Amino acid sequence: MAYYRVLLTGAAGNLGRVLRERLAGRFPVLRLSDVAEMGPADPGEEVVRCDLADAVAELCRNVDAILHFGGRSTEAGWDTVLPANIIGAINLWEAARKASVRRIIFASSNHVIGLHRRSERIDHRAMAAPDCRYGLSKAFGEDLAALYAYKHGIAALCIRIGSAYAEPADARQLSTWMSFDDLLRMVEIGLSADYTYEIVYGVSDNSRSFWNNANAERLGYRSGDSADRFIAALAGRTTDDPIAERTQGGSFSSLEFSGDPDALP
Ligand code: NAI
Ligand code: 15L
Repeated sequence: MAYYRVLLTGAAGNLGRVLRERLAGRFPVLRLSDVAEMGPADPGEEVVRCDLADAVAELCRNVDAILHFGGRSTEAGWDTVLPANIIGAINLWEAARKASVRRIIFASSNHVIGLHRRSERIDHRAMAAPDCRYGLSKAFGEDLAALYAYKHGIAALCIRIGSAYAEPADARQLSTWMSFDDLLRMVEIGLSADYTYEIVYGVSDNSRSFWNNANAERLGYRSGDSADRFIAALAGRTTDDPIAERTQGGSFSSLEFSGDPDALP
C-alpha cells in the first residue's frame, strides 16, 4: 500500500525521534507533530507544532496514515492524562475521519492489561485490566480506535508496547522489551497488512514474555530480537515490591495500590 503523506505524532519524544530517523525517506512526506520543539524540517518532512488537546483539524489534512505516538507516556494525574491522552485521541480520530485518513497505528501500552498476573500468559483477547490512569487512557484509545475502524472505516492497529528501549534495563524487561528494530517491523506491519482493527503486543521474541503474540504473527510480524541475551545480566534485577513483582505492569501497578493482591485478575 502506498502512502503519500504520513503523520507522526509525538515526534519529539523518545520513540518519535527513533521513528523520525528510521522512517526518513520512506514516504514522499513525513509530517511531524508534537507539543514540544522538534527542530527544523529536513527534506521530505513537514513540522507542525501543536497540542493534541486543542483543535487539530489542520494537522490531518491530506494525510493518508497516522502513527499516533504523542501523549502522556507515564502515570500522572487526571489533569494531565485527560487532555493529552483522552481529549487528544478524540480530537485526532475525529480530525482523521473528516480528512479521510485510511489507517492509524496507535502506540497503546501494556498498562492496558497491567494488573494481570505475571503467572498468566495472556493474548490480545484478555480482559482489559488497566493498572493506572495512564493505562486506562490507553484502553480508551483502543476502544476509540475500534469505533472509528468499524463505524467509519479508519483501520487501526493498536500496539500494546511493552518496554521499547535500546536495551532492556531490569528483570521485568526481560519479558516486556521491544527493540527499536522490532518496533519498526511492527509499524511496517501496521502500514502494510490487511486488517480493519487489531490489537497486538509490541514485544520482541523474549522467552520470558508475558504475552502470546500470535495475533501479531498472523498479521505477518516476525521479531528479529530477543531480550534473552540479557538474562544473565538482568535476571537478578528485581524489586522488593510484591505488587510490582506479581503484576505485568510492574511499578505502574503498585502506584497508589490499595486493593486486595489476591483479587487480581
Ligand atoms: P515520550 O514521553 O518520550 O514522548 C511522548 C511525546 O508526546 C512527547 O514528545 C510529548 O511532548 C508529546 N505530547 C505529550 N502530550 C502531548 C499533547 N497534548 N499534544 C501533543 N504532543 C504531546 O514517550 P515515548 O517513550 O516516546 O512513547 C511514545 C508513545 O508510545 C507514547 O504514547 C507512549 O504511551 C507509548 N508507549 C511507549 C512505551 C515505551 O517503552 N517507550 C511503552 C508503551 C507505550
Ligand atoms: C509504558 O507504557 C511507558 O510509556 C514506558 O515509559 C515504560 O514504562 C513501559 O510502559 C513499560 O511498561 O516498561
